[in-house]
Formats: sequence, structure tokens, C-alpha cells
Amino acid sequence: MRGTGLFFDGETRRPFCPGDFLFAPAGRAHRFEQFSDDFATWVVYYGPEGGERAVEQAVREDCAVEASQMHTGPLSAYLIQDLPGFTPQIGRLVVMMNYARVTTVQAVEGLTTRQLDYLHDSGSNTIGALVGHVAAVEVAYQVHTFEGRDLSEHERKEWNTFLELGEQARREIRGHPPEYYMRLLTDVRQKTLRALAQRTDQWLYEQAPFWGGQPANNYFKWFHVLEDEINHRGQIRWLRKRLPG
Ligand code: NI
Repeated sequence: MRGTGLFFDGETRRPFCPGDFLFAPAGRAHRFEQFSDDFATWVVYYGPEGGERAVEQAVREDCAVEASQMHTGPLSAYLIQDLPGFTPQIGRLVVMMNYARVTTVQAVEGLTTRQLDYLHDSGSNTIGALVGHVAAVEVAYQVHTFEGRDLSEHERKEWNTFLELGEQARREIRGHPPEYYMRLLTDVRQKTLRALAQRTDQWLYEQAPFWGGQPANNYFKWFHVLEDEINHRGQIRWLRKRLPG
């Protein structure tokens, strides 16, 4: 199958991606909707289940990552709706996460290493540290929600300064070029999108005791990742306006 769109199987609609195999029960009405210009498909009137599952899954994840990036590209629409490669609620979350990410990237666009390292006062964080923090929070929640564990010793070493910010961050986080920070954001987000493409809306609503033992679901946790990023993007914009000329 080539292209993306929605497949209606007579009961429900779901997004499809290149490489997807869609099943329509015999005798039930089904159709393709809102498909892209390059849409093409083979129709097979019987096929055993299974086969190259792993390959199929990898193609599906690639498609999900691509589709969500397309969505936040220059031609994107401001539409919170189904996203090919993701279940309905996860797709909506991804649209919002990616939009917020675009605004973060815009907020740091064109800054030099020196500007990324600028410290406005003794109690603030540098823009670089804040960008790293955004990536670090995402890593922490990947590990927490996808793997159900805390950061390993190794991961703590890598991310803790960005996570905690403050004094140590002011001392140690400096000298990184803009590409370093862009790579952090991109790599971490790719991993998130791949993992989210493998999960369902049911997973999004799974609950576990969280802050203060209160129940929280994965939906809240990823909303929190998103709102933390938006909060720091605001700080970044504030700092950027006050960079010394
Ligand atoms: Ni934060």
C-alpha cells in the first residue's frame, strides 16, 4: 500500500500507512477516505494472518514518524485530528506535542553557542540548559511510561544535570553548539514517536499511583511533558529578548 488516509471497515475508521495490511470482513461495506494523492493499494482476497510482523511494525513506525513530521512542517494545518500511524487519542496528543516542539525550535533558531550559554542572572538558567531540560524530561517520561522504571545509573549521568538545572547546570552546561541541542531534541522525539506508534489509546488511559500516590494515567504524564516544554519555551523567549546585543 502506498500513501496515507483513513480506512473505514464498515464499523470503525482507522488511519493507514504505507505497508499496512487492512482487513475487511467478507460481505461488509468498506472504503478508503481522505487518502493522499499518491494512494495506491493491492487488493488480495484472502491472506493468512501473521508473516512478517516485525517488518510490518517497523514500516508502520517509520510512517508514523514521517506523518507526524509532515504534520508540523511548513505546510501543516492547525488540525487536531487523526494522525496516520497512531491510534486516535495518541495521534491528537502527538499533534499537540509536535506543534509545541516547533515553537520551541523557533524560539532558539539562529542562536549562537555564546547566546545559548548566556546567563541572565545568578538564579536563572541558560537557554541551552533549558533546551536540554526539555529533552531530559522527555527521556525521563519515556523510561517511566514506556519501560515502567526510573532512569538507570548511566542515564542519570547523562541527563541529571539537564533534569535538575540549578547550580550544577550553571557551572557545567556550556560550550555546546546549536546543532548539539537540536540533535538532542530530534533524537529523543524520534524515540518517543516510535514508542507511541506501538501503543494504543487503552495504554494512554492506564493508571498508576503517581505524585503523592494519586492515580495518574499515561495521558496525563505526556500532557505534563508537553506543558513543561511550553513553560520552558516561555522562559526561553523571555531570555532571548534580554540577550546582550
Ligand atoms: Ni521543567
